[in-house]
Amino acid sequence: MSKKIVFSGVQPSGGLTIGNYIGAIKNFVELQDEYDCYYSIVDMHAITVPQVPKDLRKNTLDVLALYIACGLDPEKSTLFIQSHVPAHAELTWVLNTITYMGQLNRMTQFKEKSRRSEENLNAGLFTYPVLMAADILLYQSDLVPVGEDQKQHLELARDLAERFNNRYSETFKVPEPLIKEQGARIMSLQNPEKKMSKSDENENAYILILDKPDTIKRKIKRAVTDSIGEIKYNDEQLGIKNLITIYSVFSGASIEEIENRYDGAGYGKFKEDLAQVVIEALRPIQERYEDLINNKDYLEKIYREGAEKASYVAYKTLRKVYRKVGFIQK
Ligand code: ATP
Ligand code: LTN
Repeated sequence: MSKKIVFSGVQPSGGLTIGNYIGAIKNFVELQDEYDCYYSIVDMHAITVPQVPKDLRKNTLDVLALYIACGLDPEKSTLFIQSHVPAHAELTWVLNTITYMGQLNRMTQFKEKSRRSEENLNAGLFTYPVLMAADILLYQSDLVPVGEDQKQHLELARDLAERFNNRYSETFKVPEPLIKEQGARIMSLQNPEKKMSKSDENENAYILILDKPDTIKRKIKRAVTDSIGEIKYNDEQLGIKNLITIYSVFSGASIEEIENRYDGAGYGKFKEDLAQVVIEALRPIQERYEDLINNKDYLEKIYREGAEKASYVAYKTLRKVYRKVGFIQK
C-alpha cells in the first residue's frame, strides 16, 4: 500500500521564528516516517511582498539548512525550491480561471497585508492563495500541516479541487489541513493578541530559531505579561498563556506540570527558566545549521535532487489537467 502524501511550505521571507518551528516545521518532522512528504521553500510566494534579491537567495538556502537542522531528512522527505518546479506557476494559471474574485476578496491574510502595504498592492498578493492551492494539489496531497493562520487558504485549496473535479472529472485529491491543537498560533511577545510574525517591525515581538542566547534572554525578559502575577494558563492572561505554551513545547512538560512547578513563583523566575529552556532546545538546531550553511555543495545536491523528484510527480498531475481543460498535447 502506498503512503499518504503530505505537502507543506515555508516562505523564505526572513529569518524563521519559533512560531514557524512550533506551528509548522516541528510537525513536518513528526510526519516524515509515516508519510510521503514534500516540503517546499516557497520563494514564489515570498516575492508577493518586496524582497531584496540577494537576501532572498540567502534566506532560501537558510530555510533549506534549517529544515534539515530541525530534523527533516532528505533521504525521507523531498525538500525543494518552489521556483525550480515551473508546474507550480503553470497550474496556478489554470486554477486562476476557476477562482472567483469574491473568494479571494474574503481572504483575511490579503485584507491584512493589503492594509499594511497600500502603495504596493500587487496582483500576486491577491492570487497568493491560488498559488498555494496549486502547490498542494499538484502532489495529490492528503494532508497539509500548517499553523492556524493558513486554515482559510486550505479551505480555498479544497474548494478549487472540488470545483475542478466537478467541472471536468475526478482529477485532484481533496486535501485535509493538519493543525495541531497546541502551538498552532504562537503569539507576538509584544502583543499577545497578534500572531508572532517574522515580518513584525518590532524585533522584540519574535524569537528567531537562530537568535543568540543573550538575545533570547532579552526578548523573553521584555515579553508583555500582566499585573495578575500568577503563572496560570487562561484567556485573562494571554501573554503568560503564550509563554507557557512555548515552555511546554520546548521542554515536553505538560501545561499542568508547568503551572504546578511555578505555583507561587514570580514572572522573573519563570521567564529566566523559560529562556534557558528555549536556548537549550535551539542549541543543537543552531549547531547543525552552522555546519550545513557552510556546506553549499551539499545543499545544492539536496535541492537539485528534490526538484527532480518533485517535478516528476507535479508534471504527472499537470499533464492530466492540461488534457482535461482541452489543451492539445505537445
Ligand atoms: P509572515 O509572518 O511574514 O507573514 P509567516 O511566518 O506567517 O510569514 P510562512 O513562513 O510561510 O509565513 O509560515 C510557514 C508556516 O509557519 C505556516 O504553516 C504558518 O502557519 C506557520 N506559522 C507562522 N507563524 C506562526 C505562529 N505565530 N504560530 C504558529 N504557526 C505559525
Ligand atoms: N502560505 C503559507 C506558505 C505556503 C504553504 C503552501 C503552506 C505556501 N504554499 C502549501 C502549506 C501548503 C504560509 O504559511 N504563509
